[in-house]
Parts: sequence; structure tokens; C-alpha cells
Amino acid sequence: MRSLLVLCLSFVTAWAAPASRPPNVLVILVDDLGYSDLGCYGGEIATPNIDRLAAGGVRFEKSYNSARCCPTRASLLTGLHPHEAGIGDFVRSKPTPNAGEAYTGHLLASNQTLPELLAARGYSTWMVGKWHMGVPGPMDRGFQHYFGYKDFGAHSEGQWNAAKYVRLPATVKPELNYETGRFYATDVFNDYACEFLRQARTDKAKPWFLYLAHSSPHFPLQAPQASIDRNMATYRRGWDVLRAERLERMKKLGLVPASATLPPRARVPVDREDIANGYPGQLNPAWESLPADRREDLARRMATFAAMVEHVDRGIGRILTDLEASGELANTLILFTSDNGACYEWGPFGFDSASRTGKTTLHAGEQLAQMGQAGSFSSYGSGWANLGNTPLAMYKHFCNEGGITSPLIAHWPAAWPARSEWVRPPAHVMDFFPTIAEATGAVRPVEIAGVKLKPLSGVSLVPLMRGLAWPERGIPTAHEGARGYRLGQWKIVWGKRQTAPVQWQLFDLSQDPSEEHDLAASQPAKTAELAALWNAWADRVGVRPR
Ligand SMILES: [Ca+2]
Repeated sequence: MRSLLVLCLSFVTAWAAPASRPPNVLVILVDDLGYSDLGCYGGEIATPNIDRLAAGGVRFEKSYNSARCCPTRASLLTGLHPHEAGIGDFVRSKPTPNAGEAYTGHLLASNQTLPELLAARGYSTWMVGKWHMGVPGPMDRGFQHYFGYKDFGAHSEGQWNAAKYVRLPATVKPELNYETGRFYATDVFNDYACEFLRQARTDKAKPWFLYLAHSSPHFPLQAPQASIDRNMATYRRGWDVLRAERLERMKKLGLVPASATLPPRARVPVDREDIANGYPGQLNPAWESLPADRREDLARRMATFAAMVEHVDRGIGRILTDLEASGELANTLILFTSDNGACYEWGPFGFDSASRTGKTTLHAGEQLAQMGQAGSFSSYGSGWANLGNTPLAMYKHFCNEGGITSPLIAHWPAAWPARSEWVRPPAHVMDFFPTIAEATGAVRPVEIAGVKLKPLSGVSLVPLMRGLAWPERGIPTAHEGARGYRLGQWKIVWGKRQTAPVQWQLFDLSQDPSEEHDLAASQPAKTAELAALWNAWADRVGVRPR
């Protein structure tokens, strides 16, 4: 009897302990990762640690983002549509004239950020990486400690250039220092994540919130040479073979139906001839049609991209080991996603040097070996981005599924048992705020300093984490002319930079996940119904131009 009582008490203690203390919270955001790049989403990139997180947690078939770096970040940190947060299209030092507050270009005062919410709940708040929402910066919007981009408006920085990064508050001496040539930002971000966790633990009274906003694998494509070299054999096989292999793995994972077929290679958006590498409006070329020197140059670009993802993954492995060793893994809520789909900028061969100058270099010999090292600046182009988003349509910038779909992995063993089945209802990055609020017991106020907050547009995903019923909801998107609205199996899309006249297209995602068969002409009533919903939303949040 006594042993039974002890057993019961220990069970109660073990079960109740996590609930008695709010969980630590770790949000990991990666930059420009494609939908199927991760191993656990069908990719050939080695991501054993992220895969482990997925195996021990809850995996979503899809989580929507806002098609671009800064609008997604605004949405994630506020629980609002990016327009409601003030970053409707892009970060700006001055608001777009006559466009309304949706295009202010930085976070408005009429919202609360996640670190502000959690600091008020008694958390210590830490950020590492890329902010990309201008001024006010991270220290003015709720973070107590920061290591990352010095320029809060920057969309990218050289990974080998330590001068581009800063530790804040400025009164703190940087804890980590690197010899010349040893600073590689992705690894340094991981180092600082571990360092911040070490410091956070010294205050045992406070749970912690860490926002690890990696800039990888966004261009410039840069990684240690040995890591790139290891991936060359894989990417010499080309995007056609690898796309087909990804789709087969996605079928085995149950991510796409067994009946799914590989769509044709995606079209290169219409642009200036030199910027689009001579392919504006055309399909990405067949890999085997390209000359050997071009294929070698391209293989190195993708090998570098994959290496960047691998270095993110290695850091996650170190963080998981660290959380386990400190006894924190069970009661730490981890969310992992990407800020937009794979990036096509701007043609199949990618670009080198400043974006949109129309300059692309065909590297060979020593110049090829130096690609990805200090001083180089390359993107991987639309052919590889098409692989990254397999089997979804189009790319970052667009409201087609390839632009706005990301993986989402949630991990909190103390509260959410691992689930082998995919969560099918789509999440959205604006759901992070209410999900974390519910998980931590944090209550969002109605107003702050006399400023009334906008009501949240995201909803808590906690019922989905627990396998409960979930009401269908509409998911609208708008980014620089591109538009979309999804409701259940139906989705309308308004394109841009395309060869055909732009108008609403209608897709049945349950039968046509790659958005190949436009049903707008045969189902005008459904198209009009969704278009009306998009218009009402666009009016409400102030989408311009209309
Ligand atoms: Ca991005």
C-alpha cells in the first residue's frame, strides 16, 4: 500500500511538475528554406537533429507564412497579419506615402510583441540573429539580450564578416570572440544561443524565451569549404532527378498522396532579360540540357545552400543536447519554421554581387572553389528553388503554395505527446503568438500605455497539438501585388510577373496540390465567393494598391 502511495505521489509529482512552471520557449526561424528541404519533409539535405525534433513532437503538413522575410517576422512576433503589424510589404525607414499605416515599414505601437508578452509574464527574453523589421529594434520591442545583425533593416549580411554583427545591450562585453577567419555567422548564432541559455539558467526563478532567427540559408550562399565539398556529389545529379526523388520520399512520409505526380519544372517569372538569366517567362531548363561548366557552377551553389541548412541543424543538435543535459528539454516548448518558400531570385543561374544588377558569373577553377567564402556573394537561382519547393508551385514573393508554405514542427514533450500522423489543418505563422500565450498562461492586455491593441488575427494551435477538433478558417495573403485566399480544399491565387493575363485562378488543393489546373472558368461562383472574402479582408487590414 505504501509503495503504491509512493508510486502515485511520484507519478503526480512527475506529471504535475511541468504544469507548475510555465515552459521555456524556443522559437527557431530559418530564412528562405523550401517546403521540402528538410529530411523529415522529404529533402535530401541531412537534418538529423531537426528530424529528431519532428519525431518527438508534432508535425504540420503545412504552415503558412507571409511570402517574404520581414512581413513574416512581423506576423510571427505580433499574432497579426503583417499589414496590421505595420509591415504590409517590406521594412522601410520612411512609410510609403499615402498607403496607410499598413505600410509604415516598422512595427506599430498598436501591437504587442512576443517578448513583451513573455517579459510581462516573468520570462527573461533573448534574441539571436536577423531582426529585419527596422527601428524600433529588438531591444526596444521586448528583448533584454541580443546578438545579431547590427543593421536592423538588413535582409542579409556576409556570414564571414564579424563587423556586421553586434551584442546588445552595448554595456555588455561580447562573451564570445573569434580569431580572424573563424567567424561564420550560422555557427556563431548557435554558439550565442547556447551561451544565452547558460546565462538564462543562472536565474532559476525565471523561465526563458529565446528567439533564434537564423539568416541561413538566405543568400549570400556561404559556408565552410569542407561542408560544401561534401555535398557536391549529391547536387551534380541535378534538379530533375532530385525533384523526382523528393516526391517519392514525400509519398513514403505520407506528406503527399501516393497518387501525386511531379509537376513540370516551374516557370521563371517575367523580368528583365539579363536579370532572369535569359529565361524570363520560360520554364526552368532541363538539367541535362545545360553545359558541363554551368552544371558544376550550379551544383556548388546548391551544395552551399545545403551546407548552410546542415550548419543550422548541427546547432539545433547542440541546443537539444544542452537542454537534455540541463533537464530542460521536457518542459521547453520549441517551434521551428521558415519565413517563406524557396527564393528564385531571379533566374535559373542565380546572381552574383548586388541583387538586381543582372550580373551572374560562371565560376570555374579556383574561382569556383572560392564561391561561398569571404567576399563572395551568390544566390542559387530558380531551378534549385523549384527543387526546394517540391512539389509546390512558384516561389518566395508569390502567394502560390511554393511562396507561402513552410514546415512547422512543435516539440513540448511535457504537454504534447509525439504524434506519428501529420496535422492536416494548416497553421499560420501568426498563430505562434496565441499558441505561446496559451501554453505559458500569458494574458495579452487590451491596451498598453494608453494605446489600444488590435485584436489578434492568429489563433492558438493548442487544440491541434492535442489532436482535438479544429474549425475551418480562411487564410488570406497579399504580398506586393500577389494575392491568395485558402478555405478548406479551395484556394484562389492572383499572380504577378507571369506571361498570361493576371486574374483570379481557382485550385482544388485536395486534388491538385501543385496548383496546375485552374478551375476559375468552370467554377465562377466558388471563385467569386473566395474573392469576396479576400476583398473584405484586404479592406479590413488596409492592403494597397487595390
Ligand atoms: Ca526569407
